[in-house]
Amino acid sequence: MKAPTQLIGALLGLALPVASLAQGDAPDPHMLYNQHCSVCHGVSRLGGIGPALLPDNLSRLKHAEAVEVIRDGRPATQMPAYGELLGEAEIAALAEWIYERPEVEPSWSDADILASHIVNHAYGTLPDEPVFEVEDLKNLFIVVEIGDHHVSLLDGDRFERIARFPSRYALHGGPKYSPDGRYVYFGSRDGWVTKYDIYNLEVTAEVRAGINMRNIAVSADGRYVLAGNYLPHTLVLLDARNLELIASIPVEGLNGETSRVSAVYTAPPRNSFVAALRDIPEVWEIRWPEERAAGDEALVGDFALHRMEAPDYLDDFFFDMEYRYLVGAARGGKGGQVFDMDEEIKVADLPLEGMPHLGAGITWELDGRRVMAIPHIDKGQVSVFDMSDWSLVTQIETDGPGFFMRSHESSPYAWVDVFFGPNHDRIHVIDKQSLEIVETLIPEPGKTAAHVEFDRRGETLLLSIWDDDGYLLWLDANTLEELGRMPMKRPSGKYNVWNKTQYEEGTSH
Ligand code: DHE
Repeated sequence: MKAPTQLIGALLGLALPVASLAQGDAPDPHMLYNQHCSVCHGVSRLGGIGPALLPDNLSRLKHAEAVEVIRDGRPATQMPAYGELLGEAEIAALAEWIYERPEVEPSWSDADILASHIVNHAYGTLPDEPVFEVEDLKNLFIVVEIGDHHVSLLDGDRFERIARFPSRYALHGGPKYSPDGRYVYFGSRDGWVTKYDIYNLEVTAEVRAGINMRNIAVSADGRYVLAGNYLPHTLVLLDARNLELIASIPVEGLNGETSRVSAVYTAPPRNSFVAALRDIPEVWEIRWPEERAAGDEALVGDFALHRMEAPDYLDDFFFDMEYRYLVGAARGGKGGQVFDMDEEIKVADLPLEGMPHLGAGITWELDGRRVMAIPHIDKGQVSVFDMSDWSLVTQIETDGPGFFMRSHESSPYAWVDVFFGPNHDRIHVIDKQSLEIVETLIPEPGKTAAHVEFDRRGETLLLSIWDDDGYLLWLDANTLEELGRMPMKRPSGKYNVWNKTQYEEGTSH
Protein backbone atom coordinates (compact mmCIF):
# COMPACT_ATOMS: atom_id res chain seq x y z
CA MET A 1 0.00 0.00 0.00
CA LYS A 2 1.23 3.51 -0.77
CA ALA A 3 1.90 6.02 2.02
CA PRO A 4 -0.35 9.14 2.01
CA THR A 5 2.35 11.33 0.48
CA GLN A 6 3.06 8.74 -2.19
CA LEU A 7 -0.65 8.70 -3.06
CA ILE A 8 -0.78 12.48 -3.36
CA GLY A 9 2.54 12.49 -5.20
CA ALA A 10 1.19 9.90 -7.62
CA LEU A 11 -1.90 12.03 -8.19
CA LEU A 12 0.31 15.02 -8.90
CA GLY A 13 2.70 12.99 -11.04
CA LEU A 14 5.62 13.36 -8.63
CA ALA A 15 8.04 10.67 -7.43
CA LEU A 16 8.60 11.04 -3.70
CA PRO A 17 10.87 9.06 -1.41
CA VAL A 18 9.42 7.23 1.59
CA ALA A 19 10.83 8.47 4.90
CA SER A 20 12.91 6.05 6.91
CA LEU A 21 14.06 6.75 10.43
CA ALA A 22 16.63 4.56 12.06
CA GLN A 23 15.76 3.61 15.64
CA GLY A 24 17.14 6.04 18.21
CA ASP A 25 17.57 8.89 15.74
CA ALA A 26 16.03 12.19 16.84
CA PRO A 27 13.38 13.09 14.31
CA ASP A 28 14.48 15.71 11.80
CA PRO A 29 11.30 17.76 11.22
CA HIS A 30 12.71 19.62 8.22
CA MET A 31 13.44 16.35 6.46
CA LEU A 32 10.06 14.95 7.46
CA TYR A 33 8.39 18.08 6.14
CA ASN A 34 10.18 17.81 2.79
CA GLN A 35 9.22 14.17 2.46
CA HIS A 36 5.63 14.27 3.62
CA CYS A 37 4.25 17.78 3.60
CA SER A 38 5.99 19.92 0.99
CA VAL A 39 4.11 18.40 -1.94
CA CYS A 40 0.87 19.95 -0.71
CA HIS A 41 1.99 22.73 1.61
CA GLY A 42 4.86 24.01 -0.57
CA VAL A 43 8.62 23.67 -0.25
CA SER A 44 8.80 27.05 1.54
CA ARG A 45 5.67 26.35 3.63
CA LEU A 46 3.76 28.98 1.65
CA GLY A 47 0.92 26.59 0.87
CA GLY A 48 -0.29 24.82 -2.24
CA ILE A 49 -3.19 22.40 -2.27
CA GLY A 50 -2.97 22.71 1.51
CA PRO A 51 -2.75 25.89 3.57
CA ALA A 52 0.47 27.78 4.38
CA LEU A 53 2.26 26.36 7.42
CA LEU A 54 3.89 29.49 8.83
CA PRO A 55 3.57 30.71 12.42
CA ASP A 56 1.40 33.74 11.55
CA ASN A 57 -0.93 31.68 9.37
CA LEU A 58 -1.24 29.08 12.13
CA SER A 59 -2.09 31.51 14.90
CA ARG A 60 -5.69 30.21 14.94
CA LEU A 61 -4.66 26.55 15.26
CA LYS A 62 -3.78 25.28 18.72
CA HIS A 63 -0.62 23.19 18.91
CA ALA A 64 -2.53 20.14 20.15
CA GLU A 65 -4.89 20.43 17.17
CA ALA A 66 -1.92 20.50 14.79
CA VAL A 67 -0.70 17.21 16.31
CA GLU A 68 -4.17 15.75 15.89
CA VAL A 69 -4.51 16.87 12.27
CA ILE A 70 -1.13 15.37 11.33
CA ARG A 71 -1.97 12.12 13.09
CA ASP A 72 -5.63 11.71 12.09
CA GLY A 73 -5.96 13.85 8.97
CA ARG A 74 -8.68 16.41 8.39
CA PRO A 75 -12.10 15.10 7.34
CA ALA A 76 -13.58 16.43 4.10
CA THR A 77 -10.19 17.72 2.93
CA GLN A 78 -7.22 16.18 1.15
CA MET A 79 -5.19 16.12 4.36
CA PRO A 80 -4.44 12.41 5.00
CA ALA A 81 -3.74 10.74 8.35
CA TYR A 82 -0.05 10.13 9.05
CA GLY A 83 -0.64 8.23 12.31
CA GLU A 84 0.30 4.87 10.80
CA LEU A 85 3.33 6.11 8.95
CA LEU A 86 4.95 8.38 11.52
CA GLY A 87 5.66 7.80 15.19
CA GLU A 88 4.37 10.09 17.94
CA ALA A 89 7.84 11.70 18.32
CA GLU A 90 7.99 12.47 14.60
CA ILE A 91 4.48 13.92 14.59
CA ALA A 92 5.31 16.03 17.65
CA ALA A 93 8.55 17.27 16.04
CA LEU A 94 6.72 18.21 12.84
CA ALA A 95 3.94 19.97 14.73
CA GLU A 96 6.56 21.93 16.69
CA TRP A 97 8.58 22.86 13.62
CA ILE A 98 5.76 24.37 11.58
CA TYR A 99 5.28 27.01 14.28
CA GLU A 100 8.92 28.12 13.97
CA ARG A 101 9.77 31.15 11.87
CA PRO A 102 11.36 30.17 8.56
CA GLU A 103 15.06 31.00 8.14
CA VAL A 104 14.32 33.19 5.14
CA GLU A 105 11.37 35.59 5.38
CA PRO A 106 8.88 34.44 2.74
CA SER A 107 8.08 36.78 -0.12
CA TRP A 108 5.12 37.10 -2.47
CA SER A 109 5.86 39.04 -5.64
CA ASP A 110 3.74 40.16 -8.58
CA ALA A 111 5.08 37.12 -10.43
CA ASP A 112 3.72 34.85 -7.64
CA ILE A 113 0.34 36.58 -7.80
CA LEU A 114 0.22 36.21 -11.58
CA ALA A 115 1.27 32.56 -11.41
CA SER A 116 -1.51 31.79 -8.91
CA HIS A 117 -4.26 33.29 -11.07
CA ILE A 118 -6.97 30.83 -12.11
CA VAL A 119 -9.87 31.67 -14.41
CA ASN A 120 -12.44 28.87 -14.62
CA HIS A 121 -15.09 30.89 -16.44
CA ALA A 122 -14.06 34.19 -17.96
CA TYR A 123 -16.31 37.14 -17.18
CA GLY A 124 -19.33 37.25 -19.50
CA THR A 125 -19.16 33.61 -20.61
CA LEU A 126 -21.75 32.12 -18.22
CA PRO A 127 -25.53 32.55 -18.65
CA ASP A 128 -27.20 35.55 -17.00
CA GLU A 129 -30.22 33.57 -15.76
CA PRO A 130 -29.96 31.76 -12.42
CA VAL A 131 -29.85 27.97 -12.65
CA PHE A 132 -32.22 27.68 -9.65
CA GLU A 133 -35.60 29.15 -8.78
CA VAL A 134 -36.30 31.33 -5.77
CA GLU A 135 -38.90 33.95 -4.93
CA ASP A 136 -36.39 36.71 -4.30
CA LEU A 137 -32.78 36.70 -5.50
CA LYS A 138 -32.02 39.57 -3.11
CA ASN A 139 -33.03 37.54 -0.10
CA LEU A 140 -30.32 34.90 -0.46
CA PHE A 141 -27.79 34.25 2.28
CA ILE A 142 -24.18 33.17 2.02
CA VAL A 143 -23.06 31.21 5.10
CA VAL A 144 -19.40 30.49 5.83
CA GLU A 145 -18.78 27.15 7.55
CA ILE A 146 -15.30 27.31 9.05
CA GLY A 147 -15.53 23.79 10.57
CA ASP A 148 -14.80 22.08 7.27
CA HIS A 149 -14.07 25.12 5.08
CA HIS A 150 -17.25 25.19 3.05
CA VAL A 151 -19.77 27.81 2.02
CA SER A 152 -23.55 27.37 1.79
CA LEU A 153 -25.98 29.38 -0.29
CA LEU A 154 -29.45 29.61 1.27
CA ASP A 155 -32.85 30.73 0.06
CA GLY A 156 -33.82 33.29 2.72
CA ASP A 157 -37.57 32.92 2.14
CA ARG A 158 -37.87 29.15 2.35
CA PHE A 159 -34.77 28.61 4.49
CA GLU A 160 -33.49 25.93 2.12
CA ARG A 161 -29.97 25.20 0.98
CA ILE A 162 -29.41 25.85 -2.72
CA ALA A 163 -25.72 24.85 -2.86
CA ARG A 164 -22.75 23.94 -0.70
CA PHE A 165 -19.20 24.19 -2.03
CA PRO A 166 -15.64 23.94 -0.65
CA SER A 167 -13.88 27.20 0.13
CA ARG A 168 -10.21 28.02 0.51
CA TYR A 169 -8.76 27.27 3.94
CA ALA A 170 -9.86 29.66 6.73
CA LEU A 171 -11.98 32.36 5.14
CA HIS A 172 -11.98 35.51 7.23
CA GLY A 173 -13.97 38.74 7.16
CA GLY A 174 -17.30 39.13 5.47
CA PRO A 175 -17.65 37.91 1.88
CA LYS A 176 -18.41 40.91 -0.35
CA TYR A 177 -21.11 41.05 -3.04
CA SER A 178 -21.06 42.78 -6.41
CA PRO A 179 -23.60 45.66 -6.36
CA ASP A 180 -26.22 43.58 -8.26
CA GLY A 181 -25.77 40.65 -5.85
CA ARG A 182 -24.85 38.15 -8.59
CA TYR A 183 -21.23 37.61 -7.59
CA VAL A 184 -19.69 37.12 -4.19
CA TYR A 185 -15.99 37.48 -3.35
CA PHE A 186 -14.25 35.67 -0.49
CA GLY A 187 -10.90 36.29 1.18
CA SER A 188 -8.92 33.63 3.07
CA ARG A 189 -6.32 34.15 5.76
CA ASP A 190 -3.82 32.47 3.41
CA GLY A 191 -4.28 35.22 0.85
CA TRP A 192 -6.70 33.64 -1.63
CA VAL A 193 -9.38 35.77 -3.24
CA THR A 194 -12.20 33.74 -4.77
CA LYS A 195 -15.00 34.96 -7.03
CA TYR A 196 -18.22 32.91 -7.12
CA ASP A 197 -21.09 33.33 -9.57
CA ILE A 198 -24.23 32.80 -7.49
CA TYR A 199 -26.49 32.54 -10.56
CA ASN A 200 -24.43 29.69 -12.03
CA LEU A 201 -23.19 28.20 -8.74
CA GLU A 202 -19.61 28.25 -10.03
CA VAL A 203 -16.26 29.55 -8.81
CA THR A 204 -15.26 31.74 -11.76
CA ALA A 205 -11.80 33.00 -10.77
CA GLU A 206 -9.22 32.88 -8.00
CA VAL A 207 -5.93 34.53 -7.23
CA ARG A 208 -3.57 34.48 -4.29
CA ALA A 209 -2.93 38.09 -3.32
CA GLY A 210 -0.63 37.50 -0.36
CA ILE A 211 0.71 35.06 2.19
CA ASN A 212 -1.24 36.33 5.18
CA MET A 213 -4.25 38.40 4.25
CA ARG A 214 -6.71 40.29 6.45
CA ASN A 215 -9.75 40.89 4.29
CA ILE A 216 -11.01 42.19 0.96
CA ALA A 217 -13.28 45.02 -0.18
CA VAL A 218 -15.23 45.41 -3.42
CA SER A 219 -15.66 48.90 -4.83
CA ALA A 220 -19.18 50.31 -4.67
CA ASP A 221 -19.38 50.29 -8.46
CA GLY A 222 -18.28 46.65 -8.56
CA ARG A 223 -15.26 47.23 -10.77
CA TYR A 224 -12.38 46.63 -8.35
CA VAL A 225 -11.38 44.36 -5.51
CA LEU A 226 -8.81 45.42 -2.94
CA ALA A 227 -7.02 42.94 -0.66
CA GLY A 228 -5.14 44.02 2.48
CA ASN A 229 -2.17 41.92 3.65
CA TYR A 230 -0.21 41.42 6.83
CA LEU A 231 2.43 39.58 4.81
CA PRO A 232 3.82 41.03 2.63
CA HIS A 233 3.11 44.65 3.59
CA THR A 234 0.97 45.31 0.53
CA LEU A 235 -2.43 46.26 -0.79
CA VAL A 236 -3.38 44.31 -3.88
CA LEU A 237 -5.71 45.89 -6.40
CA LEU A 238 -7.58 43.54 -8.73
CA ASP A 239 -9.95 43.90 -11.65
CA ALA A 240 -13.23 42.45 -10.36
CA ARG A 241 -14.15 40.79 -13.65
CA ASN A 242 -11.56 38.01 -13.64
CA LEU A 243 -9.48 39.01 -10.60
CA GLU A 244 -6.59 40.12 -12.82
CA LEU A 245 -3.83 41.93 -10.99
CA ILE A 246 -3.91 45.69 -11.52
CA ALA A 247 -1.16 46.43 -9.04
CA SER A 248 0.31 45.40 -5.75
CA ILE A 249 1.00 48.52 -3.74
CA PRO A 250 3.76 48.52 -1.12
CA VAL A 251 2.50 50.10 2.08
CA GLU A 252 5.14 52.57 3.17
CA GLY A 253 4.51 55.51 5.48
CA LEU A 254 5.85 59.05 5.34
CA ASN A 255 8.26 57.98 8.09
CA GLY A 256 9.78 55.34 5.77
CA GLU A 257 8.37 52.44 7.80
CA THR A 258 6.37 49.74 6.06
CA SER A 259 3.12 48.55 7.59
CA ARG A 260 0.78 45.62 7.88
CA VAL A 261 -2.72 46.35 6.62
CA SER A 262 -5.30 45.74 9.37
CA ALA A 263 -8.30 45.90 7.05
CA VAL A 264 -9.63 47.45 3.86
CA TYR A 265 -13.08 48.94 3.39
CA THR A 266 -15.12 50.37 0.54
CA ALA A 267 -16.51 53.89 1.09
CA PRO A 268 -19.45 54.17 -1.36
CA PRO A 269 -20.26 57.91 -1.15
CA ARG A 270 -16.57 58.75 -1.54
CA ASN A 271 -15.98 56.38 -4.46
CA SER A 272 -12.89 55.11 -2.78
CA PHE A 273 -11.31 52.40 -0.67
CA VAL A 274 -10.06 53.18 2.84
CA ALA A 275 -7.27 51.15 4.44
CA ALA A 276 -6.50 50.80 8.14
CA LEU A 277 -2.76 50.45 8.72
CA ARG A 278 -1.38 48.75 11.79
CA ASP A 279 2.18 50.09 11.98
CA ILE A 280 2.08 53.67 10.68
CA PRO A 281 -0.07 56.57 11.92
CA GLU A 282 -1.80 57.12 8.59
CA VAL A 283 -5.15 56.36 6.99
CA TRP A 284 -4.99 55.63 3.27
CA GLU A 285 -7.70 56.40 0.80
CA ILE A 286 -7.41 54.93 -2.70
CA ARG A 287 -9.40 56.66 -5.39
CA TRP A 288 -10.01 55.34 -8.83
CA PRO A 289 -8.95 57.23 -11.94
CA GLU A 290 -12.07 59.39 -12.36
CA GLU A 291 -12.00 60.51 -8.73
CA ARG A 292 -8.41 61.61 -8.57
CA ALA A 293 -8.03 64.97 -6.80
CA ALA A 294 -5.33 67.63 -6.70
CA GLY A 295 -2.63 66.72 -4.23
CA ASP A 296 -3.17 62.96 -4.49
CA GLU A 297 -0.11 60.82 -5.08
CA ALA A 298 -0.06 58.81 -8.28
CA LEU A 299 -0.32 55.09 -7.62
CA VAL A 300 -0.62 52.87 -10.63
CA GLY A 301 -2.18 53.91 -13.90
CA ASP A 302 -4.39 56.79 -12.89
CA PHE A 303 -5.27 55.39 -9.47
CA ALA A 304 -4.50 57.83 -6.72
CA LEU A 305 -3.41 57.57 -3.13
CA HIS A 306 -4.71 60.11 -0.68
CA ARG A 307 -2.64 59.82 2.46
CA MET A 308 -4.17 61.16 5.68
CA GLU A 309 -1.93 61.64 8.68
CA ALA A 310 -3.76 60.19 11.66
CA PRO A 311 -3.40 61.35 15.28
CA ASP A 312 -2.45 57.82 16.33
CA TYR A 313 -2.03 54.29 15.03
CA LEU A 314 -5.64 53.52 14.16
CA ASP A 315 -7.04 50.07 13.71
CA ASP A 316 -10.36 48.28 13.17
CA PHE A 317 -12.63 50.96 11.67
CA PHE A 318 -16.27 51.88 11.93
CA PHE A 319 -17.76 54.50 9.57
CA ASP A 320 -20.78 56.75 9.88
CA MET A 321 -23.50 56.25 7.23
CA GLU A 322 -22.14 59.13 5.10
CA TYR A 323 -18.56 57.88 5.31
CA ARG A 324 -17.30 61.21 6.52
CA TYR A 325 -16.29 60.10 10.01
CA LEU A 326 -14.17 57.14 10.83
CA VAL A 327 -14.01 55.66 14.31
CA GLY A 328 -10.74 53.84 14.92
CA ALA A 329 -9.33 51.97 17.88
CA ALA A 330 -6.08 53.47 19.09
CA ARG A 331 -3.16 51.16 19.69
CA GLY A 332 -2.68 49.43 23.04
CA GLY A 333 -6.30 49.73 24.24
CA LYS A 334 -6.04 53.51 24.58
CA GLY A 335 -9.64 54.01 23.54
CA GLY A 336 -11.29 55.12 20.34
CA GLN A 337 -10.83 58.20 18.20
CA VAL A 338 -13.15 59.85 15.70
CA PHE A 339 -11.40 61.13 12.60
CA ASP A 340 -13.07 63.52 10.14
CA MET A 341 -11.93 62.35 6.69
CA ASP A 342 -13.07 65.59 4.99
CA GLU A 343 -11.21 67.93 7.31
CA GLU A 344 -8.53 65.37 8.13
CA ILE A 345 -8.59 66.06 11.85
CA LYS A 346 -9.43 64.16 14.99
CA VAL A 347 -12.79 65.40 16.30
CA ALA A 348 -13.32 63.27 19.40
CA ASP A 349 -11.85 60.73 21.78
CA LEU A 350 -14.16 57.91 22.80
CA PRO A 351 -13.95 56.16 26.17
CA LEU A 352 -13.65 52.73 24.59
CA GLU A 353 -11.42 50.79 26.94
CA GLY A 354 -9.83 47.48 26.14
CA MET A 355 -10.66 46.10 22.76
CA PRO A 356 -13.77 47.57 21.19
CA HIS A 357 -14.78 45.50 18.16
CA LEU A 358 -15.49 48.44 15.90
CA GLY A 359 -15.89 46.26 12.80
CA ALA A 360 -18.99 44.80 14.47
CA GLY A 361 -20.60 48.15 15.27
CA ILE A 362 -24.13 49.04 14.16
CA THR A 363 -26.27 52.20 14.19
CA TRP A 364 -29.94 53.13 14.64
CA GLU A 365 -32.23 56.08 15.36
CA LEU A 366 -32.92 56.81 19.03
CA ASP A 367 -35.11 59.80 19.93
CA GLY A 368 -34.38 61.50 16.63
CA ARG A 369 -30.61 61.09 16.86
CA ARG A 370 -28.34 58.45 15.39
CA VAL A 371 -26.46 56.25 17.82
CA MET A 372 -23.81 53.62 17.29
CA ALA A 373 -23.30 50.54 19.45
CA ILE A 374 -20.06 48.59 19.79
CA PRO A 375 -19.29 45.32 21.63
CA HIS A 376 -15.97 44.85 23.45
CA ILE A 377 -13.78 41.80 22.94
CA ASP A 378 -12.34 41.85 26.46
CA LYS A 379 -15.19 43.30 28.48
CA GLY A 380 -18.79 42.26 29.05
CA GLN A 381 -20.18 45.49 27.75
CA VAL A 382 -21.78 47.25 24.80
CA SER A 383 -20.96 50.97 24.45
CA VAL A 384 -23.57 53.26 22.88
CA PHE A 385 -22.55 56.68 21.52
CA ASP A 386 -24.54 59.63 20.17
CA MET A 387 -23.09 60.20 16.70
CA SER A 388 -24.09 63.87 16.56
CA ASP A 389 -21.64 64.90 19.28
CA TRP A 390 -19.89 61.56 20.01
CA SER A 391 -21.00 61.63 23.64
CA LEU A 392 -21.43 58.37 25.51
CA VAL A 393 -25.12 57.50 25.87
CA THR A 394 -24.69 54.39 27.99
CA GLN A 395 -22.72 51.23 28.57
CA ILE A 396 -24.85 48.11 28.68
CA GLU A 397 -23.47 45.37 30.93
CA THR A 398 -23.54 41.92 29.31
CA ASP A 399 -22.80 38.39 30.57
CA GLY A 400 -19.34 38.43 28.97
CA PRO A 401 -17.25 39.89 26.13
CA GLY A 402 -19.02 39.84 22.78
CA PHE A 403 -17.80 39.67 19.19
CA PHE A 404 -20.69 40.46 16.85
CA MET A 405 -23.69 42.82 16.93
CA ARG A 406 -26.60 42.90 14.54
CA SER A 407 -29.95 44.52 13.95
CA HIS A 408 -32.15 45.66 11.08
CA GLU A 409 -33.90 48.97 10.40
CA SER A 410 -37.27 47.19 10.79
CA SER A 411 -36.40 45.41 14.01
CA PRO A 412 -36.89 46.83 17.51
CA TYR A 413 -34.01 44.69 18.76
CA ALA A 414 -30.22 44.64 18.57
CA TRP A 415 -28.46 41.31 19.17
CA VAL A 416 -25.08 40.83 20.81
CA ASP A 417 -23.39 37.52 21.55
CA VAL A 418 -21.36 36.54 24.60
CA PHE A 419 -18.52 35.06 22.62
CA PHE A 420 -15.91 34.58 25.33
CA GLY A 421 -15.92 33.17 28.85
CA PRO A 422 -18.18 30.76 30.71
CA ASN A 423 -21.39 32.26 29.30
CA HIS A 424 -20.46 31.84 25.64
CA ASP A 425 -23.68 29.93 25.01
CA ARG A 426 -25.75 33.06 25.69
CA ILE A 427 -26.93 35.72 23.32
CA HIS A 428 -28.58 38.97 24.42
CA VAL A 429 -31.50 40.78 22.83
CA ILE A 430 -31.37 44.55 23.47
CA ASP A 431 -34.36 46.87 23.11
CA LYS A 432 -33.08 49.62 20.80
CA GLN A 433 -35.18 52.31 22.52
CA SER A 434 -34.86 51.47 26.24
CA LEU A 435 -31.26 50.25 25.73
CA GLU A 436 -31.94 47.37 28.08
CA ILE A 437 -31.41 43.66 27.66
CA VAL A 438 -34.94 42.29 27.33
CA GLU A 439 -34.11 38.65 26.65
CA THR A 440 -31.13 36.32 26.95
CA LEU A 441 -31.31 33.15 24.89
CA ILE A 442 -29.34 29.96 25.52
CA PRO A 443 -30.20 27.94 22.40
CA GLU A 444 -27.81 25.04 23.17
CA PRO A 445 -26.25 24.91 26.66
CA GLY A 446 -22.44 24.71 26.47
CA LYS A 447 -22.19 25.66 22.78
CA THR A 448 -21.34 29.13 21.52
CA ALA A 449 -24.31 30.98 20.05
CA ALA A 450 -23.03 33.83 17.89
CA HIS A 451 -23.43 36.07 14.88
CA VAL A 452 -26.93 36.99 13.79
CA GLU A 453 -28.03 38.10 10.33
CA PHE A 454 -31.54 39.27 9.44
CA ASP A 455 -33.41 38.54 6.24
CA ARG A 456 -33.97 41.51 3.91
CA ARG A 457 -37.24 42.54 5.59
CA GLY A 458 -35.97 42.21 9.14
CA GLU A 459 -38.70 39.65 9.94
CA THR A 460 -36.62 36.53 10.48
CA LEU A 461 -33.03 35.97 11.44
CA LEU A 462 -30.31 33.36 11.33
CA LEU A 463 -28.16 32.55 14.36
CA SER A 464 -25.10 30.25 14.44
CA ILE A 465 -24.44 27.47 16.89
CA TRP A 466 -20.69 27.80 16.45
CA ASP A 467 -19.60 24.16 16.74
CA ASP A 468 -18.23 21.46 14.43
CA ASP A 469 -21.53 19.66 15.01
CA GLY A 470 -23.36 22.94 14.95
CA TYR A 471 -26.33 24.31 13.12
CA LEU A 472 -28.11 27.41 12.02
CA LEU A 473 -31.18 28.51 13.91
CA TRP A 474 -33.90 30.33 12.05
CA LEU A 475 -35.93 32.61 14.36
CA ASP A 476 -38.88 34.95 14.12
CA ALA A 477 -37.21 38.33 14.68
CA ASN A 478 -40.14 39.73 16.69
CA THR A 479 -41.46 36.82 18.76
CA LEU A 480 -38.00 35.13 18.97
CA GLU A 481 -39.77 31.83 18.29
CA GLU A 482 -37.65 29.11 16.65
CA LEU A 483 -38.71 28.42 13.06
CA GLY A 484 -36.15 25.85 11.96
CA ARG A 485 -32.67 24.32 12.22
CA MET A 486 -30.13 23.33 9.61
CA PRO A 487 -27.03 21.26 10.57
CA MET A 488 -23.73 22.94 9.68
CA LYS A 489 -20.04 22.60 10.42
CA ARG A 490 -19.18 25.52 12.69
CA PRO A 491 -21.18 28.12 10.79
CA SER A 492 -19.55 31.52 11.38
CA GLY A 493 -20.74 34.56 9.41
CA LYS A 494 -23.98 34.84 7.45
CA TYR A 495 -24.54 37.49 4.83
CA ASN A 496 -27.85 38.54 3.30
CA VAL A 497 -27.60 39.87 -0.26
CA TRP A 498 -30.06 42.72 0.22
CA ASN A 499 -28.72 43.90 3.58
CA LYS A 500 -25.15 43.88 2.34
CA THR A 501 -25.69 45.47 -1.05
CA GLN A 502 -27.94 48.18 0.47
CA TYR A 503 -25.52 48.89 3.33
CA GLU A 504 -28.33 48.22 5.81
CA GLU A 505 -27.78 50.11 9.09
CA GLY A 506 -27.96 47.03 11.31
CA THR A 507 -25.26 44.96 9.62
CA SER A 508 -21.53 45.15 8.94
CA HIS A 509 -20.45 46.53 5.56
FE1 DHE B 1 -12.46 38.74 12.55
C1 DHE B 1 -14.54 40.39 10.37
C2 DHE B 1 -10.38 41.44 12.54
C3 DHE B 1 -10.56 37.26 14.96
C4 DHE B 1 -14.51 36.02 12.49
N1 DHE B 1 -12.48 40.57 11.66
C5 DHE B 1 -13.40 41.03 10.76
C6 DHE B 1 -13.00 42.33 10.28
C7 DHE B 1 -11.82 42.64 10.88
C8 DHE B 1 -11.49 41.52 11.76
C9 DHE B 1 -10.98 43.90 10.71
C10 DHE B 1 -13.79 43.19 9.29
C11 DHE B 1 -13.33 42.83 7.90
C12 DHE B 1 -14.40 42.43 6.92
O1 DHE B 1 -15.45 41.90 7.30
O2 DHE B 1 -14.15 42.60 5.72
N2 DHE B 1 -10.79 39.27 13.61
C13 DHE B 1 -10.12 40.43 13.46
C14 DHE B 1 -9.02 40.49 14.39
O3 DHE B 1 -8.18 41.42 14.48
C15 DHE B 1 -9.11 39.30 15.27
C16 DHE B 1 -9.54 39.75 16.68
C17 DHE B 1 -7.80 38.56 15.43
C18 DHE B 1 -7.30 37.88 14.19
O4 DHE B 1 -6.69 36.83 14.31
O5 DHE B 1 -7.50 38.36 13.08
C19 DHE B 1 -10.22 38.53 14.58
N3 DHE B 1 -12.52 36.95 13.54
C20 DHE B 1 -11.65 36.54 14.46
C21 DHE B 1 -11.97 35.22 14.96
O6 DHE B 1 -11.35 34.57 15.83
C22 DHE B 1 -13.24 34.81 14.33
C23 DHE B 1 -14.32 34.75 15.41
C24 DHE B 1 -13.17 33.41 13.68
C25 DHE B 1 -12.39 33.37 12.40
O7 DHE B 1 -13.00 33.00 11.40
O8 DHE B 1 -11.20 33.70 12.39
C26 DHE B 1 -13.46 35.97 13.37
N4 DHE B 1 -14.20 38.31 11.64
C27 DHE B 1 -14.88 37.12 11.74
C28 DHE B 1 -16.08 37.17 10.94
C29 DHE B 1 -16.11 38.44 10.34
C30 DHE B 1 -14.90 39.13 10.79
C31 DHE B 1 -17.14 36.06 10.81
C32 DHE B 1 -17.18 39.03 9.44
C33 DHE B 1 -18.19 39.65 10.33
C34 DHE B 1 -19.38 40.21 9.64
O9 DHE B 1 -20.46 39.87 10.08
O10 DHE B 1 -19.24 40.97 8.68
